[in-house]
Amino acid sequence: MHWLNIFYSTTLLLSIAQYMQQSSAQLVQIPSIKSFSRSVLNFVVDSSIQIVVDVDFAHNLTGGFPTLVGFAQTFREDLISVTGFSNISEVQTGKVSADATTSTVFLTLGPSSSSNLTLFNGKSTGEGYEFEVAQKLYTIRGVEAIGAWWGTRTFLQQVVLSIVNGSNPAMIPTGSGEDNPGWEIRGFMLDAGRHWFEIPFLADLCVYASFFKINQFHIHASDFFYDPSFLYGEDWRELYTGFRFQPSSDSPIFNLVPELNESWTQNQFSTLQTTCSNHGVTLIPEIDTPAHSLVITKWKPELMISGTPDLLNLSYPETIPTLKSIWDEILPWFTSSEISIGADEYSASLADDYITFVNEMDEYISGSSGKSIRVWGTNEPSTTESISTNVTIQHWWFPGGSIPVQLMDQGYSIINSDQVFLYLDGKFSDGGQFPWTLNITKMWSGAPDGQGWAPNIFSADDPTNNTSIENPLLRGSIMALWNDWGNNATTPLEVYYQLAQSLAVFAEKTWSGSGVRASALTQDEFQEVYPVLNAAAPGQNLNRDTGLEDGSVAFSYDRISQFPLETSFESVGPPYTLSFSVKPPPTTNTSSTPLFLGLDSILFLDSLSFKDPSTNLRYPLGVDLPPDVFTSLEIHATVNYTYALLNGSTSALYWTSNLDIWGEYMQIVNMSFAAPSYIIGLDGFEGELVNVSLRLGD
Ligand SMILES: *[C@@H]1O[C@H](CO)[C@@H](O)[C@H](O)[C@H]1NC(C)=O
Ligand SMILES: *[C@@H]1O[C@H](CO)[C@@H](O)[C@H](O)[C@H]1NC(C)=O
Ligand SMILES: *[C@@H]1O[C@H](CO)[C@@H](O)[C@H](O)[C@H]1NC(C)=O
Ligand SMILES: *[C@@H]1O[C@H](CO)[C@@H](O)[C@H](O)[C@H]1NC(C)=O
Ligand SMILES: *[C@@H]1O[C@H](CO)[C@@H](O)[C@H](O)[C@H]1NC(C)=O
Ligand SMILES: *[C@@H]1O[C@H](CO)[C@@H](O)[C@H](O)[C@H]1NC(C)=O
Ligand SMILES: *[C@@H]1O[C@H](CO)[C@@H](O)[C@H](O)[C@H]1NC(C)=O
Ligand SMILES: *[C@@H]1O[C@H](CO)[C@@H](O)[C@H](O)[C@H]1NC(C)=O
Ligand SMILES: *[C@@H]1O[C@H](CO)[C@@H](O)[C@H](O)[C@H]1NC(C)=O
Ligand SMILES: *[C@@H]1O[C@H](CO)[C@@H](O)[C@H](O)[C@H]1NC(C)=O
Ligand SMILES: *[C@@H]1O[C@H](CO)[C@@H](O)[C@H](O)[C@H]1NC(C)=O
Ligand SMILES: CC(=O)N[C@H]1CO[C@H](CO)[C@@H](O)[C@@H]1O
Repeated sequence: MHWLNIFYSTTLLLSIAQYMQQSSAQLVQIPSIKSFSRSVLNFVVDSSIQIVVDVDFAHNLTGGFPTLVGFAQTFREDLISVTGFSNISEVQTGKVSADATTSTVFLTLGPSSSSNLTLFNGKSTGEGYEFEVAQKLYTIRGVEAIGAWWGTRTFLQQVVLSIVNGSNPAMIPTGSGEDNPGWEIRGFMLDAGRHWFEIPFLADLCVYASFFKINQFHIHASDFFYDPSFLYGEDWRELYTGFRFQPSSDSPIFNLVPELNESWTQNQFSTLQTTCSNHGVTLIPEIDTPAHSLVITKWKPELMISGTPDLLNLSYPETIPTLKSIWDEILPWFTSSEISIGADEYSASLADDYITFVNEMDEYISGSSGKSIRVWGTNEPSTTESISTNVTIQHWWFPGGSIPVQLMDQGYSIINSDQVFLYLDGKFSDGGQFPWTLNITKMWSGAPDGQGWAPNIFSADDPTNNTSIENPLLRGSIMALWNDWGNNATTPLEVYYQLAQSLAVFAEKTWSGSGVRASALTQDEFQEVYPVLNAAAPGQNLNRDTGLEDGSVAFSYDRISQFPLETSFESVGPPYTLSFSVKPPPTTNTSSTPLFLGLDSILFLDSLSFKDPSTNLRYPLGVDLPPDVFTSLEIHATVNYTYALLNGSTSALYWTSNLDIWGEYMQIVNMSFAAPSYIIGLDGFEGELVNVSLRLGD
């Protein structure tokens, strides 16, 4: 891919410059830095900058992450991306002297004994770091390599903000600081069970999240599309199911995967896992049982509770051995020390079966792999049984679910995923229950006392359901994006649009908390710097940014005389306007020929359909252009929609999808497509195409 670097818009540049002048006392970035005391000089980031890794720690391995040198190499690539200096020299290992003559970033381990790099509950963490900025020497001293890695994110964000602030080359104020997260777990979950996603997209999400120091990516990798009229009727097998880990073809569980083309091989998954871990992000896989298990009963119907095909009969002798055999197959894929067995929304009347199952899986998985397990909080009242306190419980709902403060009193470790604050649903939320992106107002003032949210806040209105930041059993938080409406609700990029700002908000609150550190960002500060950091986040280009200014023209052709024509833009993200005038050939046998093709979308003449190549789904506009005459089109797109204007008409025709909401009603929603900008007239278009242009901006 040939993505250009970054683009900083002029308006943004001005507002940030004004902003920075007002608040030069502290380094503003996302998430906020714990403390920094500033002196008067600057560290200059020019193309002669050196990256040196302390030879004493260069190759130590901890926590399943790369070595310090490995992290440093990714850091170098990111620095090239944000500065545009393609000639930054290779990472060196060695030592540095205080009187270095070229600007040097020195990565080392072992912060001073005077620093206090502990979680809010006082537990130690490898993720903290100290940094010391002299005129020629920027030292990052991590507790572990992961701490130094987060220190490089801090450095990069300062470089980005300095460039936007008008500084060329970038400058970082000298001084010294220390930083560490308040909580151990700062993760996001994506429902990849009901919606299929390809590996490169997921890898980009990890890379993006990492820029904001998010450290876990929980992948919900099996589930089904809920519609009770199918589920409880004859046609239950027709409901869409996903099981994304593709076992080898000689495996006894091979037939469990419903569609091989919608699953990841171990090699593909490993590339994702490696990209994530190279960016300090741990992948937590989830296979959801014993509810949400339609994919398993489609494969082995005898395992179901009769009449409820999504629930497994845990007292059927083959059920638990089958689940163990599934984990046997895939546990060796994962480098994380924890996995999730899901375990939500099972029948409360089968509490003892449920609890026995969770404990048996816990023993089995820890015995066979040394990994511990997580379950979602659920309502399983039992007077005789209890879940082992070795199992971490991920709270997500009141009032039916288990109550986190009570669980912590009983000795359970908790992850906060409360839906009131932390849930999103792809594209549409039934009854407006969940926002499109995490609600910033709520995240900054939604706690019972009007303070902001933080992982210790489980309830918006009942302080007795919250706990203190010191609670040793509160491990942190995971926000979630569900895909209840399946593949046809969203393109992968639309999922990113919902996550982009949400992840940054969440990162601030899980790193710094609310009302704990004086340096924590105000909502205004967050909103000021977020667009800049989003635009410059290195290592991925989920915005499908071209590097061109808003309003400029990416390409323009009066007449295209030969097809196919390849442009230099593989895909262009919204907002954009794609205009052209097309004369379909006299014989309309063009249904399978893409008129425009890009990395993320394909436009066909047939019914003016957009196709999402990743899910293989088509979205027809329902308009067939007359053959042998010119029709002019303007296609406008933002992150929320794509519409066409035909022949200068002002009435917009929107590309839509129609969603099945719990089998209760159908909901029409808009679709946003990136511009199919890469190849025009793929298989040799036989009509005519004139006045073709792609302009940035809606
Ligand atoms: C890197 O390239 C730039 C632009 O071509 C040049 O001005 C600069 O001297 C080079 N820096 C180094 C360290 O080679
Ligand atoms: C790093 O590795 C070296 C060489 O194996 C070892 O001597 C040193 O104790 C390790 N340091 C840390 C902090 O793990
Ligand atoms: C270190 O930080 C923890 C958590 O923020 C706090 O409880 C403790 O008092 C601090 N200790 C020192 C010596 O500052
Ligand atoms: C931005 O510019 C102002 C004034 O030119 C300066 O005081 C401030 O330190 C700069 N901020 C950053 C992050 O470079
Ligand atoms: C579950 O399996 C057990 C053991 O085979 C059987 O006795 C029971 O009827 C099954 N329950 C349901 C509801 O299918
Ligand atoms: C928790 O796990 C440890 C180590 O695997 C084991 O020794 C212990 O019995 C378990 N505790 C419970 C309550 O299951
Ligand atoms: C708070 O916790 C209580 C039990 O302690 C529970 O009954 C109630 O539903 C919870 N309410 C909210 C809004 O969190
Ligand atoms: C965001 O939360 C605030 C208060 O917490 C609420 O008033 C507002 O309606 C919410 N906005 C959306 C879009 O849900
Ligand atoms: C996978 O194959 C099925 C059946 O052939 C097809 O319906 C589906 O669209 C394919 N999915 C993708 C992502 O290509
Ligand atoms: C997209 O829609 C969301 C939810 O309605 C809204 O908050 C956001 O501002 C919209 N974005 C644009 C660019 O129109
Ligand atoms: C989207 O998927 C749902 C569920 O499979 C289906 O009912 C609906 O018809 C689909 N919508 C379109 C526009 O294909
Ligand atoms: C037990 C506990 O610490 N509860 C806290 C819950 O959160 C609110 C903030 O909204 C605090 O005021 C409570 O002290």
